[in-house]
Amino acid sequence: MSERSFVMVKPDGVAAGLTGEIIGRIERRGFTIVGLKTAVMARSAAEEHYGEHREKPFFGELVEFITSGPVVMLAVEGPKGAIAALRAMMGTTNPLDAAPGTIRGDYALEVGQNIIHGSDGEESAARELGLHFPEH
Ligand code: D4T
Repeated sequence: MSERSFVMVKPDGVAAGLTGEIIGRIERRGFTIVGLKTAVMARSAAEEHYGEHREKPFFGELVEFITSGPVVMLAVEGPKGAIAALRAMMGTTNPLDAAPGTIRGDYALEVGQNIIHGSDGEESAARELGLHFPEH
């Protein structure tokens, strides 16, 4: 049984030159990159991607930020449990709380600029992969 997640290096991670480091960590852990592309996310795609946060006070900033520069989008495959394992590698949403050794714990300090995204469950993974990799 395998599982796929949608992972994205956000504009701050790309601008900081962390794409290679992040992809390297994911590959060295043993996951397989089955899709990869870089793009500036369209506003409509960003609003759909973060649809669950539409009513939150930070929604506007979130959409501005995620469309502010190129991102690197990845479809990542691993055994069942891969989605949660990838989230664990990323660390908590607020990088100040993230454990050292996690991606956010090593490279970020601000919740609004936390360098990486990973699907938070099977349902969101399917939704996000369909949104950003419709060709798969
Ligand atoms: P993403 O979706 O970007 O991987 O983040 P998480 O899954 O870890 O966290 P989330 O959905 O709760 O938040 C989405 C996104 O919003 C930013 N954010 C979050 C923010 O700018 N201010 C806030 O107060 C919160 C809670 C960070 C991630």
